[in-house]
Amino acid sequence: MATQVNTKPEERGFSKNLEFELALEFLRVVEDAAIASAKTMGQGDRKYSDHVAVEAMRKTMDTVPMRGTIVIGEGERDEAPMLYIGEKVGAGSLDGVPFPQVDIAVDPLEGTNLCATGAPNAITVLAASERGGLLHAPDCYMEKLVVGPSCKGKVDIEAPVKDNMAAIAKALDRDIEDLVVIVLERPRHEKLINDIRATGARIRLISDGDLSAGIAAAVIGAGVHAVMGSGGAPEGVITAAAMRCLNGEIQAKLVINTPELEERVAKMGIKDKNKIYRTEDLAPGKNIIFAATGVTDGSLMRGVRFFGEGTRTSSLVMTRNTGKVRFVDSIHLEKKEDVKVRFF
Ligand code: VTB
Repeated sequence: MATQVNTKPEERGFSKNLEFELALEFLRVVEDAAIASAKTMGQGDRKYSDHVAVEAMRKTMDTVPMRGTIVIGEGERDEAPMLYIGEKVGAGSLDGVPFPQVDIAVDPLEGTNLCATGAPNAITVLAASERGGLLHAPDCYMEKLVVGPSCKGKVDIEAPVKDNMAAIAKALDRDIEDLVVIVLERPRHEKLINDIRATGARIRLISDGDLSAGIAAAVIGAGVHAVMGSGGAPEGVITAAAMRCLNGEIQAKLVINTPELEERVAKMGIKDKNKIYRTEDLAPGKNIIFAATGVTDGSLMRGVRFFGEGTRTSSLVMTRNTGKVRFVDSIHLEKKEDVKVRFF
């Protein structure tokens, strides 16, 4: 008699809890990408640093028990050989039974310049969710306002900077002068920087990496109270995924300022180019996994350290529904007979 094989993933136990099943799998993905790119630290070749991160991420991705689709990646299929939008990744199935479907947003190396110059805060990062859980954002600029839980619902990206600063100060029960806002140091932010300065607030200008800045703004104790200004829209979606896990808030607006961009977003089905996106618009998923590994030393995670006997990485893995924020310190041992493990 033929044995009955359950074909539904849930009957085989898959997909019961995406977050439990996949969070630590995605950890391997960001760790491997970080180790690969960290080897290029300071070489001055940002493209190469990015390339090795992409390759490593892509390779490890296929060992994850999932049927993944890249929704935010390195670009359209014709411009990116790996991790392009729409690419299918993951191990697919086991014994003919399909693994759960997930959508994935990747930024294999956030802060390519930071890695290429050995500057702090380069990370490898991704977010994953059930299908439809992450917005397919176009690769353009996005105005962003990121705050933590205390300020959630109390700021408005369309309001004058001084109003938002007053609201943040009130929510945090302190003076505006005590606040620190992170802004990407770019000519386009001249007015924004002047407006923040005029309120008396303090500013930390960064050369790159508004995604990890957003995480710092969402947690207590990092000494950062908001991130303002425009950066990449894809990273805005990944920031939103992090905000869902940290109970923070991102408000955002696409910067559509050329006819080509207008055409591109229209093609993507975006009807209102002035829409204000809230955290849940950017990352609506019920299950959300966020995973990042430090490439260079940063304020949230340490960079990759190579020590002959192995490699040490520090990562952040968060899940929304199951409410976990994990700092993972991993030692990846060399395959040597006499390998020694150092703890402290
Ligand atoms: C970068 C990068 C940011 O946006 O600046 C980019 O450092 C866009 O800005 O972290 P520029 O074109 O002015 O460099 C981010 O990638 C992400 O938002």
